[in-house]
Amino acid sequence: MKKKDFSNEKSDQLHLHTTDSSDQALTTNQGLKISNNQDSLKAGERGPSLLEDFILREKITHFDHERIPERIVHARGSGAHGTFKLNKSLAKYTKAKFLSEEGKETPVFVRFSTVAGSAGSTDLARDVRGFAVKFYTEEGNYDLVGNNIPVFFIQDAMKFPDLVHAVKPEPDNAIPQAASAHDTFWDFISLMPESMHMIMWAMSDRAIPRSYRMMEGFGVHTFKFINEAGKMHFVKFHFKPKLGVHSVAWDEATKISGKDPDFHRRDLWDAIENGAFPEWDFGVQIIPEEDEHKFDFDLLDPTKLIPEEEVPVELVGTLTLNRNPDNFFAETEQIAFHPGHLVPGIDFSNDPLLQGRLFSYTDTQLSRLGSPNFHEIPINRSINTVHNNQRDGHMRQQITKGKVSYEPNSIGGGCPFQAMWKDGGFASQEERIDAKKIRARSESFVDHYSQAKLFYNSQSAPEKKHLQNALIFELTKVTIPAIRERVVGQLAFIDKDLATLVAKKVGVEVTKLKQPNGSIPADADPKSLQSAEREPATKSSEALSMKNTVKDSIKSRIVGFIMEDGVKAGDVNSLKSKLEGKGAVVQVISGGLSPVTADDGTSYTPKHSLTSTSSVCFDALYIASGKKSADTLLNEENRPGTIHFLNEAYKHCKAIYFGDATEEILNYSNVGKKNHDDHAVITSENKKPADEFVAAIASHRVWELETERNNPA
Ligand code: HDE
Repeated sequence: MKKKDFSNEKSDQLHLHTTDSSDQALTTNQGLKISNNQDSLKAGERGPSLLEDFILREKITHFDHERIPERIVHARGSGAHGTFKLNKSLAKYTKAKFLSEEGKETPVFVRFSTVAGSAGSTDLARDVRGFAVKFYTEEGNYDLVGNNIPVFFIQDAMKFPDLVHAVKPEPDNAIPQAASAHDTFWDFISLMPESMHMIMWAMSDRAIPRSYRMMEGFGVHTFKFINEAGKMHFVKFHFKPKLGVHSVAWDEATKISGKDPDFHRRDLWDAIENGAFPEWDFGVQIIPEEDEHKFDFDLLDPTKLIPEEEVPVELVGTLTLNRNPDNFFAETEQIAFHPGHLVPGIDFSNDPLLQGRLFSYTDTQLSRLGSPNFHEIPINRSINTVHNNQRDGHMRQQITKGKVSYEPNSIGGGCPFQAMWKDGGFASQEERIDAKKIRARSESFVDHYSQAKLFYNSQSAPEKKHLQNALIFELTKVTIPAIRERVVGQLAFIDKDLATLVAKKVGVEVTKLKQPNGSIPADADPKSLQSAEREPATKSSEALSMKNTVKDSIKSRIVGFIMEDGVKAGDVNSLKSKLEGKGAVVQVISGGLSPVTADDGTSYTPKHSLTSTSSVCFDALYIASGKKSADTLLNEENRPGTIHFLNEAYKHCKAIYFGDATEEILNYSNVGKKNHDDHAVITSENKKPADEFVAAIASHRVWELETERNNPA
């Protein structure tokens, strides 16, 4: 028997709701053909408009109601369709069918987002990224609503509105948009020691990804797997990008925000359109129930991760995004995630942050999508049919038949009926709870700095530098000295040198940090002091540094070929075919958009002009061979653009290849002072320039040379 292909079924289901207007006449929403879509109905050509004009009124009314409230958080996002393929069965741990049958493919929709900004804000804000996956499984929708950072700012849902109010634009003047660098955010953080681990991540380059396709995804909370026999294991979820985890420089991020605020959205869209389908390995960390208390932190505390050295990540599946949405609003905007969308075999832990989320998501959909029937919007439908006795409400789509809308019933033969666990019915894991009702936090959560230390200690030297600079940038925007002081005091609990370095730059007196052990602020509360003395069981973890990520491919990297008339076609073509052969995307940049004519008459069409784009939109640059082309790139008109392009790419540690006869450009730019160990500046004198260029692009950036490459660009 042929296996059911749910991926096709889901897209068919969605396509039933798409419209193709080719060869079709304009109609009203009632299907009436419209003969004039230019003029309203008037009493005479120059007379007043008539109320009777139902066509105009329908059109304007619909327009007036086109916007829906944006998401309270994660308003800015981009999504795509794809599939999840299970490569290794987890049936031992979970009865979830999509995680049990090896080779099974499940359709998914994934939405990536920033958290703080409005729907129209820049993609390159320093922020956490949402990584939300809806699996359309045969047992119902399963949503894994995670982030690109494995921990969170707070330990209890009670603090979430405070956190979000603090980071959002300040309420009096609505400034700043999509930025944490302001008083209220740091005021809150300075008073919330539990946020320190997350702050280390948020100030690291993880918060300015090169691409959504180059980010990890984490379920963050500890969840539970339940197998067929009812046995429970704890689980943490991971997505690891096949292209590696890569970020841009902060200076670059701020410039991309102006040059192309849709940078991540465009990157995802273009990669999928070009067939460079983004892929992630899906992995799990499994913890037997009996090991719940074996760690030096509490598994229920969402400000902690489980170091991979303590519990390895087992890779069991592949997530691939392969289809762009047909309509942004209908799909990406209207998709409604919820950590409470579960399938049998997966359950929640008692993480108090997760528990609060279980209430929030349905509640927010009611106000955002406006009806309890939001599950009937095509992108939110499950691929198995819904049968229950819920009825009516705004915008009901389903037409249920018969008289029965209650259970138990005899008129409907008792249907729809309750399903047993063995027949796929969901049952919460039975758990003994013998406790007093209490509004308090577990003592096991009072450890705010040990994993912040672990993260900081695991960073490479350039990563540490970026993190320090991010803290300095953010805190210099804080106008109230006492807030800066308190934050630096918190940093002193993590790393004395870090605190001292930041203190100097943000106007905090270092002496204020000088306490008996040289780092603890005088006014620290006793619990924090106790917590500050704790060291993590694992001192350093390779998985936490992007230095150790995958760097073996140039797939989908954007390489700018800068050229003018007279360029050497032979060199251009051979490099272009080499790069494209390895999956990179070559884009021609010239002084203007007129076709460039090469030495042999070949014509190249520029995609960009030197002034319409900027080096920050590229991964690497090639100054195409040819004296005539090089001379034109240095003429009065082009020189500022050419040189700025190069100086900036150099500053951001990118690979640059100077083709034959382009030395003059190299010498004119700041690259001329190149350090001889700089293997990412390639000239025709290199032994195998094209191969070395490929290797340099694959290594992403020469962050270790950042100090030498620093220039005022
Ligand atoms: Fe969310 N979060 N969140 N969150 N969250 C929302 O739901 C909330 C938290 C996350 O692409 C909202 O539909 C509370 C952690 C993502 O559509 C809202 C708490 C993590 C997305 C909401 C948290 C997330 C959201 C806003 C603390 C990482 C975007 C609109 C108790 C594991 C999903 C919406 C998308 C969105 C509430 C904490 C991830 C208001 C109350 C921790 C990726 O319901």
